[in-house]
Amino acid sequence: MNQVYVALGSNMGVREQFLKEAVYDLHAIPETKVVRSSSIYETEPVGYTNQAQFLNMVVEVQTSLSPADLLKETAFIEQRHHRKRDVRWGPRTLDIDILLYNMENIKTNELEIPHPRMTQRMFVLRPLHDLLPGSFLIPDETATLSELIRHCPDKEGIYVWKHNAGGGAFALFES
Ligand code: PH2
Ligand code: MG
Ligand code: MG
Repeated sequence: MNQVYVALGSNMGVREQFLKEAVYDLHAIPETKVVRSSSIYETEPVGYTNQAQFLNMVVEVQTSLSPADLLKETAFIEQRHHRKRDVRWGPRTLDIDILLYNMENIKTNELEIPHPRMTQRMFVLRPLHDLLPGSFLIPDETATLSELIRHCPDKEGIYVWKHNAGGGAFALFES
């Protein structure tokens, strides 16, 4: 089994519902289960700022699929949620990004793991820290997760929307 961390984001329509469906859909992928989840955070848009606030979270996934096969499955899930790519970094119903796959470094035309921008994005680092210790080292990074968070430029504009740090992924949606 491979240990994978996946980031979810939504800033259009019924955002929390889209995240919930994504968690259930990830769990339904063959040979794949969603084990734990971060809290859900509401976050200011980063990159292209003239858009609505996001809900973001990170889930821990166990899978025997290869990174490429997992990416295909996550792309299907995005497409089923009518994901459009009009504006780079623009509004989306559902974004699913593979952050980490074990401690591997992977670079193909389709996929780069660790996710290349994750170390600068508080909306990724903060939920990831619900699941991994502050001392965690992202492959090829010299700064720990805590240090990355401390030095992250977009520290403001991230709030807990629904608390579940490190709890079961489904408990999050039961209340
Ligand atoms: N995703 C982006 C661009 N900007 N900002 C926030 N707050 N959350 C996101 O998930 C996000 C973003 C591109 O994927
Ligand atoms: Mg993204
Ligand atoms: Mg994406």
